[in-house]
Amino acid sequence: MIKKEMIAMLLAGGQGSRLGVLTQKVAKPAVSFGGKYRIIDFPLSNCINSGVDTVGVLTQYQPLRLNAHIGIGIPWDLDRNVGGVTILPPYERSKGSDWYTGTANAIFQNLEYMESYNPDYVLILSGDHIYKMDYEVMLEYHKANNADVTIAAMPVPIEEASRFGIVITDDNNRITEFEEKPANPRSNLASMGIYIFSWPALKEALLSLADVPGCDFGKHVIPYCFDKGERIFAYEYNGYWKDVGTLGSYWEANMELIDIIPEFNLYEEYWKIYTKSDIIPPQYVAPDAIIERSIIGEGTEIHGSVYNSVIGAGVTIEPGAVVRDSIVMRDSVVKAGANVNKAILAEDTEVGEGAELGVGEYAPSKYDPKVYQFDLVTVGEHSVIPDHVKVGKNTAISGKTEKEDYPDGQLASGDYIIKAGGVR
Ligand code: ADQ
Ligand code: ADP
Repeated sequence: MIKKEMIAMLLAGGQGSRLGVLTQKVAKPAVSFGGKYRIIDFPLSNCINSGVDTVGVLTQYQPLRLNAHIGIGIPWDLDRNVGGVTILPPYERSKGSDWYTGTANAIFQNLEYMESYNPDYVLILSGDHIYKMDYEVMLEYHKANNADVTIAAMPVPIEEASRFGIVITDDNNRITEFEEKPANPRSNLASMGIYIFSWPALKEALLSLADVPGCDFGKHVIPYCFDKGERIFAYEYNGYWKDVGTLGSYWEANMELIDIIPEFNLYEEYWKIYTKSDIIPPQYVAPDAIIERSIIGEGTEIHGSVYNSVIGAGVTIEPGAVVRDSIVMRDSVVKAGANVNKAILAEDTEVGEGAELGVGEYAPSKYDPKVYQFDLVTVGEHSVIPDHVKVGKNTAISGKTEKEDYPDGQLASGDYIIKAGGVR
C-alpha cells in the first residue's frame, strides 16, 4: 500500500458513562452537538483541514449510530481509494482479536492497519473533544524538536487538574514529569489526550506493553516512554478546547455556541466543520413564535417560545410551549403549553402537554451522584414524558414513561425513572 507520512487513529470506543442516559444507546462521539453536528465531526474535520487524509476510527461501545454517521466518509472528503476513513471495531481482526481493554490496547490491536501505511508518525486522537487544531503545525513542532512523543497540552483551572494527565516541562517544553490524573496536581498544564508518536517509538512501546491488562496511554504508554528516557515534548495549545465528557461540560459547551460572541466559532470559512446532513426542509417559525439567542436546526417548527437554547433538526415546539436554557436534539417534540427549563432532551423524545421540567429546589441525585451532579433534567432518546407532570432539577428519565411512574404527578429533584429496556 502507499506510504503515508502521518496517519490518525481516532479513539471512539469509550463508554461515556458520565453522560448518563444520553449514552445508553449511542457512543459518546455520536452524541448530537450544536443542533447540527455530532461530537466526532470536530476531530474528523480537524483531520481533513490539517491535511491528514488517513484516519482509523476505533469503535467498540454502541457503534451503530457512529458507523451510520461516518459511513464511507463522504462529508469529510475522506472517501479515498487510498487512506480515507476506516472504521476499526475490535471483532474484525483475524488474529488475537479481542475486546479493546484500554486505549493503547485498542491501538495495539490495529498494528497491522497502521503498518500497512508505513507511516513515519501516528497521531492519536479522542473522539469526544470540541476544538479546532491544525495537526500539521503540531507535526512540524514534533519534527523541529526531534521528539519521540509530542503531547498537546493546555492550562486548565487547578481545581479541575486531577481529571487530566498533568505535565511539568523545562524551558524547552520538554516534559520532565507526567502524572495521570494525580490526586494532588503540581501543575495545571493538562494533557489533551492528543499525541503524535514517531512510529518506531509507538510500535516498540505497544509491543513491550502487549501483555499489560487494560493498556492505556496515560497510565502505561507515556510512563513507559518516560522511563526509557525518550524525548517527550508538550505542544502548548491556547485555543478553545472542551472535553465534553460530563453532562455539565456537554451542556456548557452547547450554551457557549449561543454566546453573543462565541469563543468557539462555527462560521469560519477556512476551518469548516463538516457533518453528514440529511436532506430536510427549512425551519418554520409560526406567527406567535418567539426565538431569542438560539440555534435552530433545519426542518424544525417553532410555534411556542425558545430562549437561550440549542434546538436540533426536525424538532417541533408546539404553541404555548416554552423552552429555556436547554438542548433539544433532533426529532423531539415539546407539546403545547409544556415548560422546559435547563434540560437536555436526547433524540426523538416527547414532552407531554403542559409538562414542567426543571422546577423546584436542587437535591443531590439518588441514582448516580457522580454522573448527575448538575441541576439539569436529562432525558434519554425515544423517551416519553406524559402530559402535565412536574419534573424537578437534577433528574434523569429514560424510556416511555407514564403518569403512574410519577408519584403525585411529580418527579422530585434528585430522583430518576429508568424504564425497562432503557437500563444498561
Ligand atoms: P480520559 O479522559 O480518561 O483521559 P480515556 O477514557 O482514556 O480518556 O478515553 C480517551 C478516548 O478513548 C475517548 O475518546 C474514549 O471514547 C476512547 N476510548 C476509551 N477506551 C477505549 C477503548 N477501549 N477502545 C476504543 N476507544 C476507547 C485521557 C488521557 C489524559 C488526558 C485526557 C484528556 O489519559 O491524560 O488528560 O484524556 O481528555
Ligand atoms: P467515561 O466512560 O465517561 O469516558 P471514564 O473512563 O473517563 O468514563 O471514567 C471512568 C469512570 O470514572 C466513570 O464511569 C465515572 O464513574 C468515573 N468518573 C470519571 N470522571 C469523574 C468525575 N469527574 N466525577 C466523578 N466520577 C468520575
